[in-house]
Amino acid sequence: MPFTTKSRLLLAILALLLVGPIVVDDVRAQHEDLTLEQIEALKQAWHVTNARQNGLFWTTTSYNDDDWNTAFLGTFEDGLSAARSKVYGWPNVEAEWIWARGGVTAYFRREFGLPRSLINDEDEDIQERLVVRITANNNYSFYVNGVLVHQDSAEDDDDWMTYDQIDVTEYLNVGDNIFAIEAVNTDDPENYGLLFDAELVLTGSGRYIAPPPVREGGC
Ligand SMILES: [Ca+2]
Ligand SMILES: [Ca+2]
Ligand SMILES: [Ca+2]
Repeated sequence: MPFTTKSRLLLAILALLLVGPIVVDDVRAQHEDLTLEQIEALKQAWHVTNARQNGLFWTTTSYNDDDWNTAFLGTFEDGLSAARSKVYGWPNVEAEWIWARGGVTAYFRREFGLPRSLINDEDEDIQERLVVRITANNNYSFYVNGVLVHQDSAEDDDDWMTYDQIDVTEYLNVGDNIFAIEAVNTDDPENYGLLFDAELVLTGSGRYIAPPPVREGGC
């Protein structure tokens, strides 16, 4: 069925909301099922602050981040697209480097609803895994629901050019969840950003989660 002009316009607005570099709308727990669009929004809309956070309360769903901002774009001397293209094998051409308004350390929170359990019964042919990909210029700590899941503290100048891929399925709850990231720009005031992607991956029946490509020359 051909799209009407009105539906084309709606699709265009939806596409802008989903792929625009700064998305203000939140995906909360009211959805009946997890759609690709929700996953898309999930990886785009972050709340951020430069204000120093003590302890780990800020990494939990109980924390109120109403006075935080929506994420700003990161900064690279050569431009964000050029920086993204330097991340070896990065699969999502629409993901943008994000950051706080400035500062050496930025705190990110992304709340999202998971309306049902992911399917991971061994009797099922198809299983569901939620996989995230992260890199930061320069270091980061990644939390899911208050638990430290992964940390990059490598001071290699180029390690931001490869990404980490993390299966977070076992850390998720049905209902409200949160990804939280503390990112630090360690080396210079010109190049900083966080690049994030989330994907619902189907495994089983011969399908598996492909590891990130390995960049020759290390990191
Ligand atoms: Ca690093
Ligand atoms: Ca890396
Ligand atoms: Ca840097």
